[in-house]
Amino acid sequence: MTAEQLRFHLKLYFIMGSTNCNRNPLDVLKEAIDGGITFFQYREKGEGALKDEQKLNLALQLQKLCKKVNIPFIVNDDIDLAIAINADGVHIGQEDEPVEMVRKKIGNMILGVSVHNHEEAIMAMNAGADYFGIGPIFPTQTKTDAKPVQGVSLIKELRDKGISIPIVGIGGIHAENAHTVMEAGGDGVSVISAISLAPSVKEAARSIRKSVDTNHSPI
Ligand code: 3NM
Repeated sequence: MTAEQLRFHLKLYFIMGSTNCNRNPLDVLKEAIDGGITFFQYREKGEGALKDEQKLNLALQLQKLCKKVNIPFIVNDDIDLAIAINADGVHIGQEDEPVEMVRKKIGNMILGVSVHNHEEAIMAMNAGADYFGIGPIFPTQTKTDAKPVQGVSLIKELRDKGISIPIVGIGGIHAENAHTVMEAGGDGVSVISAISLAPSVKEAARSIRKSVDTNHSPI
């Protein structure tokens, strides 16, 4: 996938694991797909998260749904799982294995990295990241160990410095505030709870997609 294709796919990046849903995760993902998500990350984390075989089984079922509609399927942190099921990519944070080592392990798979400042961004880019996740843009209840809220300042800073790598904003994003990420130069938004816990998953996804489609990045 080229950077430009990836940029398109990152528009509405839905992230979810079983702990983010109070319904069957497969139904949630199906409805989110119907609502227009463009990218998906399986993130099985937190209290009560599935392990081992159960984690693998849910991953395979979610991956199948994504494959049917050509939505890239990314695995959070668990590089061995991503390789075992031949996922489209992995997403890692700063606490995980170094970017360079992960790149070596996964070959050409998509590699997303969470970055929180200019220095981390440059290091990740040089080590082979394909896109950045930047956050938390707004306050979030979903990630208990999230860093301080930073708004869109880092997205703006990186764009001002001429860095054109695909970027998604994350943290507390919903239909009413998604436009700020796009206006700052982001390519898309990553969303968990505003979709996974919405009364209508499909409508929530649809309204966020509409917002990112109508608020284009200035670059
Ligand atoms: N990473 P919600 S914030 C997984 O700042 C994650 O890097 C973040 O969930 C970061 O859309 C976050 O429900 C949680 O706020 C996003």
